[in-house]
Amino acid sequence: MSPSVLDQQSIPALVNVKAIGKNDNANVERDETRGLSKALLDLMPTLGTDAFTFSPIRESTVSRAMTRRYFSDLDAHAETDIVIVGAGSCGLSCAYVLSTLRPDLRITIIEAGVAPGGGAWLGGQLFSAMVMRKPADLFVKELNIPYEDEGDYIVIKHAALFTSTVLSKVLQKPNVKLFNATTVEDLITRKHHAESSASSDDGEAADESKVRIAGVVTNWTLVSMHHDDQSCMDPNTINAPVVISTTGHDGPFGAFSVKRLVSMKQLERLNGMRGLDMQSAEDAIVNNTREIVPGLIVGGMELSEIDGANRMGPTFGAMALSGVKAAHEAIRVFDL
Ligand code: 48N
Repeated sequence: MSPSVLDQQSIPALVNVKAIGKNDNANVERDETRGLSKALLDLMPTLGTDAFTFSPIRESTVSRAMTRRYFSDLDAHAETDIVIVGAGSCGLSCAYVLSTLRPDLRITIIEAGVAPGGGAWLGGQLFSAMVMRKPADLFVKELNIPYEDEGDYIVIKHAALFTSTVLSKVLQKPNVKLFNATTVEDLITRKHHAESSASSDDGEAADESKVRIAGVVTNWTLVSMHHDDQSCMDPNTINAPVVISTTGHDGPFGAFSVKRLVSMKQLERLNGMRGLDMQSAEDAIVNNTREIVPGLIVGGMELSEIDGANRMGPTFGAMALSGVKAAHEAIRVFDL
């Protein structure tokens, strides 16, 4: 499956976006003894004096700087290669691996919250430290995040250190765009004529009820939350041959895609997440991360709602490695 053919011409523009996003840290002259740049050290004593003022600006300039980029991104991502729904620990880990392995692909992340990161800002019961069982330390090493090695597991001193680091690295990727405060309200579908059923010997017609996923339907989250008390606020769309859903286990926004597959009669029912069993839960989530219906891969805790896997509680190695697996699956599906 080649990148969005309809939109080939704009992929090079995306790949060159680095030329647009200046990053001239290399030319900053540092004061090695004090650890800050000389320019910042020279600025500090002037703050609060008449010598200090910002460069001039007009309000409309700020407005245009934001809106021009936002709507140009929305236009470019109307046709994308891979959508990731949910920027929690699984979705972000997947985005990091996918955007690194396939810089040629346009990757669009849709996150309902204003703040990406899902449930990974704290380790458990509002505690700070995050535990990951090995071999998830391999992903933490990849991100160059410091941790304490406790033998069979590692501890990152604050969950926010993991989440902010993977988020920062993903957002710096030229082929990734995050639309946060944006909710996937539905899935785009096409009739799916599997090779076997389309050419079945008994000449049976392809199973008209089967679909493949061909993108997502979106709205700003604050709009999605008010469909009951406002007149029809129609959504927007993003076409994509592959969608990866990592919307977490059941909850106000959780398990979105798998619930929608049931209501679209693509899945008979959800088996529901089982009680906590740390030892078995994480293997199951990683091993079962997969394409559920053609074009839709599910990973992270959303998967537990389909398979009835146990929950693992406050350990996050499966989220990271399920994201790695989902990236691997997405490349397999995309290159079919
Ligand atoms: O962090 P979550 O909820 O999901 P995962 O699978 O990335 O990580 C799960 C993990 O935090 C745990 O639950 C831990 C390991 N505990 C397990 C246990 O036993 O309790 O992130 C999902 C993200 C959130 O940021 C949501 O806002 C977002 O998905 N989201 C959506 N974004 C866009 N459109 C939607 N329809 C949508 N639904 C959820």
